Amino acid sequence: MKLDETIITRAIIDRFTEKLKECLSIDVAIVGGGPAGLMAAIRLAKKKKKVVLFERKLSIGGGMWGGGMMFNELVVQEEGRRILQELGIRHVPYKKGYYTADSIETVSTLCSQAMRAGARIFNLMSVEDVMVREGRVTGVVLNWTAVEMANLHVDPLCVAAKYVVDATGHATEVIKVIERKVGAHLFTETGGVVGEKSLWAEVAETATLENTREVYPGVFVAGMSANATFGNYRMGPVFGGMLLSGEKVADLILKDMR
Ligand code: 48F
Repeated sequence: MKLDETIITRAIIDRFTEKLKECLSIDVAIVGGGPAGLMAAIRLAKKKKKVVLFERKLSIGGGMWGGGMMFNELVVQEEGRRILQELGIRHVPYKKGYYTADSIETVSTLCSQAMRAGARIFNLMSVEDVMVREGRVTGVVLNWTAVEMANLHVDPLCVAAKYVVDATGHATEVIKVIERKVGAHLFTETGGVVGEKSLWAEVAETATLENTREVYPGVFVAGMSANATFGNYRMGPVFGGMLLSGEKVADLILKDMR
């Protein structure tokens, strides 16, 4: 078969544009494609919600690829094991209550399940701002990561969303924008981003779940962003809390929608 480069080019431009146009008004915008964001995307998509995940980097998976200090294995404690089983991620017991999984298998399975459940994922896009109307976030403001990196003066585009999940990890980027630009009083102890504490796996894992909640009308935090926003510890390469947090944030949003 002969191949025509202009057809190839046209196919990519047309399909991408169609895909993006379908995502301009959605139920949930998830910012950040780490374990928490991906897990939330899977759960919301399985419930037939129109969910789109935006990831700054080329690859989806956030801090999961590298396991701990680039040893590409990760640990999931007893509480998170159910999720590995449900998603079909192979794991092996290490000691009682500790399981290990290959980080590459874990990330690729989460990613594949999110897409197959119907979530859309856009990589190479950064959420740089939000839209707020009458005290509620109504959408996200996007730009290409390349524009951000090159510090180019290019205006962004917008996606309307009924709910926004900040799953940006340690950086809590969406919440920081709300704090800085909206001058809002967040639902935290101080009214602002409290900030992350140093590493304490046991406390941090429980706290992640407690801190997975709404922090400003229409905006929820999940994963490490939840602990950084509400002022709790980081946990290092144990990932049960991240997966459970993604599941919880999806359930909170589903409940709120009802
Ligand atoms: O950091 P990340 O993996 O967040 P998470 O889901 O999981 C945390 C763990 O990986 C680990 C840990 C726990 O065991 O402490 O760190 O909470 O993924 C966050 C993703 O968000 C992207 C970023 O590139 C990363 O892939 N991200 C951050 N800011 C933006 C963003 C933004 N403004 N727009 C789009 N993506």
